[in-house]
Amino acid sequence: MLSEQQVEHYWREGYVLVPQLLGQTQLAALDQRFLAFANGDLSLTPMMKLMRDVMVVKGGVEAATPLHAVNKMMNFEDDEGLYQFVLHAGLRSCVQQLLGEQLYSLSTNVFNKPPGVDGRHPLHQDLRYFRIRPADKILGVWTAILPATRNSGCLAVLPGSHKGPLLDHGDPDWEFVNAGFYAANGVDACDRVHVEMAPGDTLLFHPLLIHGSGQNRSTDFRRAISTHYAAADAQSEHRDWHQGKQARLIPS
Ligand SMILES: O=C(O)CCC(=O)C(=O)O
Repeated sequence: MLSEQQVEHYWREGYVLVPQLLGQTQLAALDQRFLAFANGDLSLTPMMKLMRDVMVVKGGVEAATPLHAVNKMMNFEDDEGLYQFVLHAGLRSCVQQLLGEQLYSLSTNVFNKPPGVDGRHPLHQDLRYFRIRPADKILGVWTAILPATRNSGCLAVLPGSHKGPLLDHGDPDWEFVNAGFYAANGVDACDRVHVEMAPGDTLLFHPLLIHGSGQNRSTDFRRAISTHYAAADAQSEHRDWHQGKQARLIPS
């Protein structure tokens, strides 16, 4: 459960860090499962996608191993093993305190940031990717599987930026930009705060919070597992989002 101070921090700053929310046994199981998919020992479910890093794809660097070429794995909703993360009871309780009792999950990712590639994730707002409103009824979760430090490319956030509007997004002016990594326009990165995290630490963040991550300059991977939740009573003008391919009701 979140303390009153943590709840207040979330609404004031747009994020809250929950130390050691996931235990080492569960993290190891999630990591092993991801590695089995990434290394081809398990077949992907029809919805899952393994994304290759753009720098490897364009020949800017040669990947030392197949895993060094993986940038992220998306859409693991239909894999019972990985989806245990989204169903984690402690995580659900924290999110329920912020969004209400009835929750859906909306999207899932494992972010694998290998050493040796650019791999930066430009500063952006996740609401850019969702048509559900209001923004206060969506929340992103990012749990470190491996250490996330400044050197390995931890998340950086602009505290309080969730109080501003949804900005226009475009392509960053970089040579190697991974597919779908858009940058919020006109952002001053000076005030960003680096959120270093140990394995199991979990960041809950508002979908308007401006955030991103730097290059992995360490010699190890930086890896995290992530999902978004929405309150069941959130709305979309476009369609009944509860019926979306990735939307899943979280049992309480
Ligand atoms: O894992 C990363 O480096 C970035 C993740 C991110 O920006 C997100 O979850 O929206």
